[in-house]
Amino acid sequence: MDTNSQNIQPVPPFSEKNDETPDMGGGLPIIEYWAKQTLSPEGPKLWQTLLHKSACLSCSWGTGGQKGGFTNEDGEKLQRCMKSVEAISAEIKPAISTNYFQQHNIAELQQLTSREADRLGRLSFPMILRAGSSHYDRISWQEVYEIAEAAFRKTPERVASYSSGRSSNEAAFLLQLMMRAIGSNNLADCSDLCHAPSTTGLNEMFATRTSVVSLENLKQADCVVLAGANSAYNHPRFMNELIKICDKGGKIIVINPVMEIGLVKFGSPAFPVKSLIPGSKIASLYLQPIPGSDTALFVGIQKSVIEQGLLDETYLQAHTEGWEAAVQHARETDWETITTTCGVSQAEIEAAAKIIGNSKRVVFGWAMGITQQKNGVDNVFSIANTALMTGNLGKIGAGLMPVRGHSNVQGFGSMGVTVNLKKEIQHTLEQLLGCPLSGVKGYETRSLIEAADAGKVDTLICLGGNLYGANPDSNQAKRALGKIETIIYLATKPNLGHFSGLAHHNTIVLPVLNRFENPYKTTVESGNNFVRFNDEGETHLKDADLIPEVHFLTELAARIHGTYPVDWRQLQDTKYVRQLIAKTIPGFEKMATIDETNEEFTISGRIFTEPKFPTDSGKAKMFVTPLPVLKLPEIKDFGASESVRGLVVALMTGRSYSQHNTVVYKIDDKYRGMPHRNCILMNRADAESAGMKEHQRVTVQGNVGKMENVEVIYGAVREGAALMFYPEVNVIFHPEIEKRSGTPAYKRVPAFVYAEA
Ligand SMILES: Nc1nc2c(c(=O)[nH]1)N[C@H]1C(S)=C(S)[C@@H](COP(=O)(O)OP(=O)(O)OC[C@H]3O[C@@H](n4cnc5c(=O)[nH]c(N)nc54)[C@H](O)[C@@H]3O)O[C@H]1N2
Ligand SMILES: Nc1nc2c(c(=O)[nH]1)N[C@H]1C(S)=C(S)[C@@H](COP(=O)(O)OP(=O)(O)OC[C@H]3O[C@@H](n4cnc5c(=O)[nH]c(N)nc54)[C@H](O)[C@@H]3O)O[C@H]1N2
Ligand code: SF4
Ligand SMILES: [Mo]
Repeated sequence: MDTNSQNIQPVPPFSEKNDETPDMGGGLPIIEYWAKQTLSPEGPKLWQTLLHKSACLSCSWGTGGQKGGFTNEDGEKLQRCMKSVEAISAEIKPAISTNYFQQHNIAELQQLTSREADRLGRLSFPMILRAGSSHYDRISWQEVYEIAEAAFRKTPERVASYSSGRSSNEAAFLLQLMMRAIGSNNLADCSDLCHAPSTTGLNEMFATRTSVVSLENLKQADCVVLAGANSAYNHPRFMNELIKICDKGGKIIVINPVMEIGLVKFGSPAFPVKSLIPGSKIASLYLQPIPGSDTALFVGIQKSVIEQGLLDETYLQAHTEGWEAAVQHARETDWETITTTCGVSQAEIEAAAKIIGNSKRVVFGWAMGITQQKNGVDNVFSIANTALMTGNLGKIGAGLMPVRGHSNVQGFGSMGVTVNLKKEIQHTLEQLLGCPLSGVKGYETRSLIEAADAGKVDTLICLGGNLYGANPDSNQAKRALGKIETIIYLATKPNLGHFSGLAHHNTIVLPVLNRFENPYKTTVESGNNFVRFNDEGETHLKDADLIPEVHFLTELAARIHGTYPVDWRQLQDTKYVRQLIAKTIPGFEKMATIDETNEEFTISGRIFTEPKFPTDSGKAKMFVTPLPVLKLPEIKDFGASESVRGLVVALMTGRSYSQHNTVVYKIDDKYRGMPHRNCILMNRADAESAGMKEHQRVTVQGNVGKMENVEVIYGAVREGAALMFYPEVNVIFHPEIEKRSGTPAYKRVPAFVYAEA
């Protein structure tokens, strides 16, 4: 790996590959998977769905839409990745047979793994598990509405929703309107567990909440800094952009404690000759910091930018506030503190600063390694400060790009599914409702679990997702959900939450149509602020009793609210929802005519091509970012006896190659050489220092539980750190929380790894 500027090698390079790992990401296995899926009996349906005019179900990169299933928002073709196929394949499975749930009691269902639950097939009729009953029973829609309506008539503060970003903007808008109309602000969302620190950080600095870079702008960058994001797995089409930037001589700096093979070299099917088989080099410089230390690393980069005379003081003076303190902080923090906190050498940091400071247009992208930290908002501030100090914000080809999660998670936030509602939206909603919104602060996801655990929640509606599986401390999540009287899950597929996240009284599971099956058009928003328009479609489940999400929400709302403040049943024609959105949500004006124009659009006010910000002063606000103090507990803090030999690591928990969040598609992770789910990726020197060998079975203990029989796999992870997969690992820890955003520190979980003597 060369930096093209100095001969700086990662010191030490934590790059050991185990025998099972390929030497690049992507490549032929992708094509093999495509071939296998598309030639299977479900192949024709798969192709039909790939070609359907709707946005990809999987990630927020936003491929698909009106220009056809393979087109990105810049109109470029061949943009569907294997992850998309994986997601569609799961949705076009046959229905679960009607007697399956008669034959299997809840205790048996609770034994299923995530993959087994998903493989049961599609949910196809409404069902209920009543207190005292051992089985899910089919239930009529009439009874569903009666139970749901009664459950929603509880004290508003005791009614809550949770959502996950697969559903449409229309469903999201209706969900929050229904909740606000009963007087509840309890709109927890999966983004609370995900990019909430990005939203909070960007809002405080720039009065915006999303990426400020469009896809078109990204293409103009000559340097991309990618921190805490494994895009080769989770946003594969982003890799095409990185390849193109490299081909033009641009530089990619990767910041990640794990040397992810796909970020070193990636074979992309979009470039069959030059990339797919030989692979394209991605990282020009790969920095491997200690988990949770990115703020220190970025302050180090700032310090070096200053020392190398690359600080853009003219820019700071003209366009920012509070810059003096931020610059002073970087200048005065000594190198020793920086390098011991982040574990990256001064020479490597200087090399990164040199590349960033000498590039003309730098985009800073990041994901969960940055946000799922106790100091996630500071991490975001420190990245943004670096961008501002080098004048890389508010111009074409530069800026800040949180790489979002679910395919419409950003749309949920825009639609007002959040506990931190924008003032403008609050105002328009109050006009619509004809009264002030409740002043009681709503529960975001973690506070929802804590409130439920304290017996403060009676009713919960979940629009998609897996609240049980996504939360840390699985036993607490189970207990907390068990104190809620009624839980209503709307879902396409069964997941562990439907079997272990059970209510005290009634748990209802309602089968819904997915994005490409709805009988009406819908919209979603990509992570690059582009609104996609999805055509109506059909389901392959011919005799099933499925419901469109919008239909259920409007019918329930009509029963609760009558025609206040809108004629809910009329909104079953989603065109009217879009008109309401256009009137209520700033930036969505074009939504009013999208049914006539079919024109997908970039949300106005989001992309910054000039250094003018929507803050009161028009300037960006900079904040000082204290370096984290990262201390792991000692072995004795885990209550272990002297005779136990092991070590304490900073455990990062995240995704394998073949899973989508809590849903596991395949058990192995071939690019990291992890053969199954019950593995821990460790640094060889760490393992050997504790007397462990590769493939040995160990116990991994967190602060509330442990996993046994975990296989040690050596990998390219820095010393002191290790990696395991969620949702399984969620059973071992109760997390630290990022206080300003409520996000759990999933990427720095103190864990004791040991082998029984
Ligand atoms: N195929 C697929 N696509 C997905 C998803 C999926 O599950 N499957 N999930 C979607 C969702 S909801 C999301 S949020 C995104 C998630 O996308 P990502 O954020 O890319 O996914 P993660 O696996 O959570 O972790 C990202 C990386 O953070 C690194 N990391 C851990 N700790 C640190 C740290 O302290 N500092 C730094 N710099 N890096 C660190 C890890 O090594 C890992 O490579 O993907 C979305 N897209
Ligand atoms: N330890 C650890 N925990 C984590 C994370 C981590 O990195 N580490 N990441 C966190 C992050 S970033 C996120 S976003 C959360 C994810 O948390 P969630 O979003 O709650 O979980 P998912 O697994 O994405 O939800 C999958 C389910 O959604 C349902 N579904 C799919 N499509 C549709 C649809 O169109 N409509 C409806 N109604 N339902 C649908 C299906 O039933 C499917 O089983 O997990 C978080 N938890
Ligand atoms: S990059 Fe994301 S949006 Fe694009 S095809 Fe792949 S999974 Fe779908
Ligand atoms: Mo996420």
